[in-house]
Amino acid sequence: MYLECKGNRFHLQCCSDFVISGEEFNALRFFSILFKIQLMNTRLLILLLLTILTKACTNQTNSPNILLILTDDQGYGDLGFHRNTLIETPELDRFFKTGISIPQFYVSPVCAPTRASILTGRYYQRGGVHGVTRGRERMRVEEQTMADLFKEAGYRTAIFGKWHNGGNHPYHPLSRGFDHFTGFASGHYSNYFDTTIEKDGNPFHTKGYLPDIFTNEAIEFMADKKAQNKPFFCFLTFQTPHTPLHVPDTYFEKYKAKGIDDFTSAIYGMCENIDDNVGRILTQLKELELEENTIVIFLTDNGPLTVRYNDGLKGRKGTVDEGGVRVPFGIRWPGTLASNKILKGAWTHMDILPTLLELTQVNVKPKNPLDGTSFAPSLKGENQQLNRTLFDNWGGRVRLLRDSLLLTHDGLYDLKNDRAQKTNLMERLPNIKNQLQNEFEAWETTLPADPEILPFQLGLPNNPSVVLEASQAILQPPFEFRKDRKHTGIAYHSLHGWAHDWIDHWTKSEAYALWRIEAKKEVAYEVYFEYGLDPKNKYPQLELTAKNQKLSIDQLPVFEPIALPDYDRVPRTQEAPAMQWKIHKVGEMTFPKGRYSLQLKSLAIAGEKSIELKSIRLNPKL
Ligand SMILES: [Ca+2]
Repeated sequence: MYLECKGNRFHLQCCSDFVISGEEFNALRFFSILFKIQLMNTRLLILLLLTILTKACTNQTNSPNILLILTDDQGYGDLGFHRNTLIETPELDRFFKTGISIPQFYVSPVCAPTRASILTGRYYQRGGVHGVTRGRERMRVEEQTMADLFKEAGYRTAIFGKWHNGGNHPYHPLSRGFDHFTGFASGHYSNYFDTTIEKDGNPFHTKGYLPDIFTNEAIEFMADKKAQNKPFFCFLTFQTPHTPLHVPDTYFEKYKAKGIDDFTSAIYGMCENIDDNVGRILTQLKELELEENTIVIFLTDNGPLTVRYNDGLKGRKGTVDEGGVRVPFGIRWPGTLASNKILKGAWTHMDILPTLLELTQVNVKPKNPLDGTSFAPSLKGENQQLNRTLFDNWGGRVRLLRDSLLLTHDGLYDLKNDRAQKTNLMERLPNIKNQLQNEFEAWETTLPADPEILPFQLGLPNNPSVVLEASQAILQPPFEFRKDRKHTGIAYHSLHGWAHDWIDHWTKSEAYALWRIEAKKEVAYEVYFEYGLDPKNKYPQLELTAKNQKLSIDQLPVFEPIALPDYDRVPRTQEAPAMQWKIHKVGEMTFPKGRYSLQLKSLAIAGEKSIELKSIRLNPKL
């Protein structure tokens, strides 16, 4: 009798060496022996099951939890720990001091790429992410996320806050390894107070300030998993201090009283609110007695939006200079990792996943090759020699970092002696520049040649509803974000057409909007418009076409969009305001299987312009 272990499965084998001769044959004895063997088998099986169960329980208890906190547009300098003498972030300062901080930690220049690289441990370009809106932020379904991996390892997974890697399934967080999602999937949100977000696929009406709500939800999740004795991966992604400049009075007035301008007062106020929420969640971890069994990481997703204190770093959000991509990073795991330590070397968002896989010792293997390197050995005090070049290419803004040498599209700098990038060494070190450029070109050949806009997917197995946001449309003629954008005959209401914007200024019947879709099978939906229509423009003739299918819409009720309460500390100049729209069923439509575009045309425009469109909603036809 022997035990065999194949992968995660145990096989119980029984081999009998009994040889019973004809002379010795005794039926009673034979059945007695058989009974004993069966009894032994049963006892062994029970013992084996108990061992497996005990091992499983031990694993659950011992696997460290993960709390990964990410903030949005909080720069390197928006922290007391980084010598900002005006901002007050005592909780984060304490967190950085009592844990391990990395002063040279890099992310990408903007939101969606950073999130994709954190989640996959890979260059975001490999996942098809190449922008922040119009579908360029969606991540290929072939990418495996950190949530996929920890879920496979038996963790309970949740994300609270902003997502920004695709709003519909299969790009939605609930399709990317997360058991729970409370937040918003888009890159921008119009209102941070008393608003409606999403909770596990359903509308969630909130009361209060969104970052407080995300923290409450995360705390509830962690307490729940503690009660269930399940390890968790909790991704808390604050959408602040990203605009709009919505912040409670107490946080704002405090910085105004210091003589700081309104914009920066709002930003600093939002950072202090984050600080309070981080303090709350860390206190909760302690009260739940999870402190020593939880790895906590804090970082931010890119540099500051505006020019403000940034600890002497050049550049801001959107640039590949140090100020655009170097961010605060701290990790804490009391009892296991050192306290009050600074880790040297250049580390990145892509390194977080391999580091966590090594620290937690989970028995899962990523299916895609990772670009990141685990810094777990360094965290544990070992010497790690890094021999790598880090690359980025954001809209033609190129960046390479090797050791302390930084090459960007406009300069070569030695960060060891010049972290502010003041001395351009390009002409003094032409060989190094050429060598780095060759490396860059070799790296680029490993990326997808022409990143495509990943289509909306219809007819998925669970047949979820699909929201075709106006901000995700491709406008024809193409949208130009400039002040006189109305000349094209169709445009977004606000300057950039970001994720909370809508189609407006639709004055020409030859101009139209399209959405790239892929229907996995023939599928029928009820079609709803989320829109506004001024009475003086009533009865435009609209037509939706999808391959050989058409839906005519010519009796839309008028509805003037209602402006929602304005909490802005500084009037918006580039972003769309929060509005209430009408949702109205315009008909039903069958989508043939295949890949094509859904087009919305305004064949006739009555009055000054056609409708203002916020979204087209497709609900499965029952
Ligand atoms: Ca951001």
